[in-house]
Amino acid sequence: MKKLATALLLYGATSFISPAFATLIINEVDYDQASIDKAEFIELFNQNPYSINLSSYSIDLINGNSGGNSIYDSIALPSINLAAGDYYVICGNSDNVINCDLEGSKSSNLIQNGSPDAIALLLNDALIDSLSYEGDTAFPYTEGSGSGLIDNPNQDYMGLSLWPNGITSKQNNLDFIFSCITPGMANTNQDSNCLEPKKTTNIPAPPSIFLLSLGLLGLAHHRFNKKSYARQKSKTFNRAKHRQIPMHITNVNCQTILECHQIIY
Ligand SMILES: [Ca+2]
Ligand SMILES: [Ca+2]
Ligand SMILES: [Ca+2]
Ligand SMILES: [Ca+2]
Repeated sequence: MKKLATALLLYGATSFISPAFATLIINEVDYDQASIDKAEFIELFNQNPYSINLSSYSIDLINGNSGGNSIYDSIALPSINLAAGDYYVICGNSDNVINCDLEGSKSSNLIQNGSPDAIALLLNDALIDSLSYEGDTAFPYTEGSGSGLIDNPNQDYMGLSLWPNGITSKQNNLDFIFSCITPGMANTNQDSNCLEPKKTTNIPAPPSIFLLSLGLLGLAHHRFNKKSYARQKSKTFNRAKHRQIPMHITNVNCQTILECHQIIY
């Protein structure tokens, strides 16, 4: 939540999603690193065109051992507001994961490595999104199939990312790719030469009211310039009359008083 891509990118991502279907989703996970897993994280993304309070949401971590579906950890989210198009990162150790918003119950080996296992996102204890990886966990935690989704620990700074960023079709192994990690930032499909991510400054997506305000400001500015232009045109015409300025100079192409003044005088 401390981060984000550009406002335009965010607005672009949310603009693909009908508000009727927008929700909080699982956007990225890095559950496996070389040796002990000390930099695990789960990234959530707010698809909604408005901020949401996270207090009604929670994460269940699912052990799918032998195709099962047992919950081995639950993480309640705090009462904070997540802006439209913003990210929320839950990690094992915030010293090792940039943009981490909430640490889980363990600083290492927080998220099981399969296979298969799943991550479930709940709203008021009702399942709203799930990611099954390294195979299919038992109902209801697999969307389509989780086969082929593997976070290879031997490739540094890589994990499973929803791609395109923030868009889900509810088909786990079609929606997610193995690519460079971007905790708290828009996902990438870069899958080689991954570098340690750098801390970012969050630029919240422009809320609707902000966009509306921008539109109204633009309209007001446009109308002001039209009025200024009309006034200035009238003024320059009168000045031309009084000062004997040739008529072609009064037909100036200017939109502000200062601009017209500079052109005429
Ligand atoms: Ca792990
Ligand atoms: Ca497991
Ligand atoms: Ca990884
Ligand atoms: Ca990301």
